[in-house]
Amino acid sequence: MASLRATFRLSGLAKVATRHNTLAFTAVRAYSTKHQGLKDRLKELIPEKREEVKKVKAEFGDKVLGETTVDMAYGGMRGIKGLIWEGSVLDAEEGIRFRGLTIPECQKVLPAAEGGSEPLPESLFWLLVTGEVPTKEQVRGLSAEWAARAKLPKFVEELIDQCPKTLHPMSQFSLAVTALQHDSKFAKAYQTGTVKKNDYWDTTYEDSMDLIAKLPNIAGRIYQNVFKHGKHTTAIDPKLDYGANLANLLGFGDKKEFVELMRLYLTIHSDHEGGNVSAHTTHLVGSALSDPYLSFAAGLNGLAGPLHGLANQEVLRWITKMREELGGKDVSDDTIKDYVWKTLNSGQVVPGYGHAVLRKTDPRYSCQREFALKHIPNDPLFKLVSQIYTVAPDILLEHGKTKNPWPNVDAHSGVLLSAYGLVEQDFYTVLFGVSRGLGVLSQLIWDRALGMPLERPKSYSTAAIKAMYAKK
Ligand code: CMX
Repeated sequence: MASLRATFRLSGLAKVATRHNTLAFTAVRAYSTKHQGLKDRLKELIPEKREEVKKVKAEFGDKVLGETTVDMAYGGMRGIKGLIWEGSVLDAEEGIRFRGLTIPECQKVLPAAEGGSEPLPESLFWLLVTGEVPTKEQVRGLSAEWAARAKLPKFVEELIDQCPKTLHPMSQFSLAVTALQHDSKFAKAYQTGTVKKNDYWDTTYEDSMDLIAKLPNIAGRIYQNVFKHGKHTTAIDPKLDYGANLANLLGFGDKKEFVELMRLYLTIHSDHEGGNVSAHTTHLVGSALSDPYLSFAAGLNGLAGPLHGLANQEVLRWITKMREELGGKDVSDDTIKDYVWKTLNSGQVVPGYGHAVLRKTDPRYSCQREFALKHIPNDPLFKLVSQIYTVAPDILLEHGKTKNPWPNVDAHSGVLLSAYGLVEQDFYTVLFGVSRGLGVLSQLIWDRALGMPLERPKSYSTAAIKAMYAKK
């Protein structure tokens, strides 16, 4: 039966490959040996990939990817093509593909938990690292491995416990990840001066696995300390998967739907190609051979910005404020319109709407909407988020500034969390951060395996631009 299912999945993937023969597509490969562990598989893939990259550079090295204009340099480098990112590619119209697979395709082919239907984040991580769909056994192996690596050093627990409750959870998160650097295998190996560049990936892999494994414990501890009077009664259960353990540590493990939500949430927030702030920052800092802890902590600091990951807390704040301002009156399309205009006229952004790359509704929004339609169709907040979806884009279009009037991932995540009782908005970006670790750390392993150099783009001053182009 297992092999039949594997054959079915493979033929499904083959179809995906022929349907989407685009630039955005990276072929998903056949299953690796059924019981092979992730590191062993990676060991086999690295020489192949190095050879592939060598050939690509030899054949296309002098091709032009795109032009850079002065406007682009002043405009946040939007659209400048200058990064390599293996795990995912973002298409403005279609949205994200993880190693060539859309989110619905991932939902179809990636292994789910026994009795569940959402992909397990472990399987997504395997896909991001190898480009292959893992077997259930391989996913179970990864769950067990992460559980075994999950314990936090005592001093990190104490460090988190010492944080004032008023310190934002994202700052606590970043602090804890930085402190874990104490045990970095990469940093220690580098210090010995005996490790060859070709082997840097090995300790980067070990650090990344340790770090990912510990993220639920960090997130759970922060949540319990800040919002639940420091109850630490739950521990990682080696028999459970990553999402279920995270749900347990937050205190929601008894809610089956919440556990499924965690699995989906952790899968879809993981990776969004290389140019977004958290991904690019992790990659940039990593290029200085800072270890995975320092690199990811830097990425988390970027994720904590309101134009990036923090938007998920801002969305719920914005909606809550709208309800408060209405003072219990019914929310109609007109009241939403007035509120959106009020936000725009006061010079603020409408959180959860717009995107630097996307020009359509974010598929990460759509799949969360599907989840809500399946599990919480009558939730009043979900209904309100849906109503805003029907009203806000037209106003943003009329306002005429944003290039994309459609909702992004952050417009929907808070409503799902709050429906199950996770109502503490300041915590939401931490969950985004746990998931983002899967994407950016899988890439960091490849950065090291491919010997990616120090990143150092050229900058100019305004005086230099004038000197270059002003008519003499
Ligand atoms: N509300 C109001 N104005 C918006 C807007 C929004 N939701 N989205 C964009 N704009 C404005 C921009 O601020 C910009 O105005 P200025 O010219 O005055 O600076 C103008 O429209 C053009 O912006 P753009 O090219 O369409 O978008 P950017 O690539 O500059 O910015 C983003 C993208 C996401 C920062 C922006 O859409 C935004 O601020 N959205 C709200 C915050 C948000 O939801 N962020 C989360 C994004 C997803 C994620 O990373 O997690």
